[in-house]
Amino acid sequence: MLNLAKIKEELKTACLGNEIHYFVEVGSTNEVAKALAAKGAKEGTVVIAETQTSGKGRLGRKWFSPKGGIWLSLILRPKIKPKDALKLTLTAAVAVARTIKENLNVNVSIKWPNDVLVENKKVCGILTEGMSEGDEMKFVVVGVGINANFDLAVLPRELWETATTLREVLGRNVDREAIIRSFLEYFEICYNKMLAGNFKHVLSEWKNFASFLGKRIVVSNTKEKMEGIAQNVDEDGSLIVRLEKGDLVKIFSGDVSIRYKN
Ligand code: BT5
Repeated sequence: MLNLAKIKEELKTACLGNEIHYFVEVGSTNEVAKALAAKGAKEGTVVIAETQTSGKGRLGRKWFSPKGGIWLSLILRPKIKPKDALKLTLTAAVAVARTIKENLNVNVSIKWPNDVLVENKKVCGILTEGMSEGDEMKFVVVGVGINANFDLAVLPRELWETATTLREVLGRNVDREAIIRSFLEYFEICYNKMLAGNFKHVLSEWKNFASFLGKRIVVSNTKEKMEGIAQNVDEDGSLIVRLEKGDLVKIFSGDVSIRYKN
């Protein structure tokens, strides 16, 4: 069980985590956070659960959330346009990557848009959702799932090749409270940079973790599937792919798989 007092006592944030809603079990922390946000919960409110019975990925996919993981959602009220919500996904990825690297001294990479990988396997996924009013976001919920203290064997067999957990990598349990604290602190720093119009600083840190840039990839989304070179990530967070004939395309959502063999 998480020790909330241990998270709060040493938390060095101005806003993030001032209010924490803790649950032993929920359907999805994102759903709880959206309901709280709709009722007026303050910016920086955090929802954390020990397990989720209906953890969600993108496009209605399932996110397995056994005991021992870190399943949390942030409620944010940034004055941004819906298309800028992607920046928050990238911001969260930077904060998770930095947390894992600096707290655990583990090599970590990011795959666009929302995966944090260790040893090329997914250790964290991010799901950003929100509600807009006109052309402004009323609130944004950033959901973060980190596979921390459980064995890979707890996940379904089809994920054993593509997923990992921090316990699996390190051979020991990690201090979940310390990880949550660092994540909230790093996120707040990056988030404030983004709000101040300095997303490019966050992006440049993101790119330092983005091992897939320059590689041959396949990107698929609900509309299309294309193969090319991952050229860059633009100021707005979109992925720029160079196709076979040299054309550049900008992608705002999709799944990337890396072709390790050309
Ligand atoms: C994601 O979606 O990676 C977003 C995951 C967000 C989870 C957090 S937990 C707190 C908050 N509350 C929620 O309900 N959600 C958020 P996507 O890129 O679509 O990846 C989903 C795919 O990852 C699935 O289809 C599986 O293949 C795989 N997967 C499922 N559970 C996993 C796990 N625990 N570890 C690694 N891979 C997993």
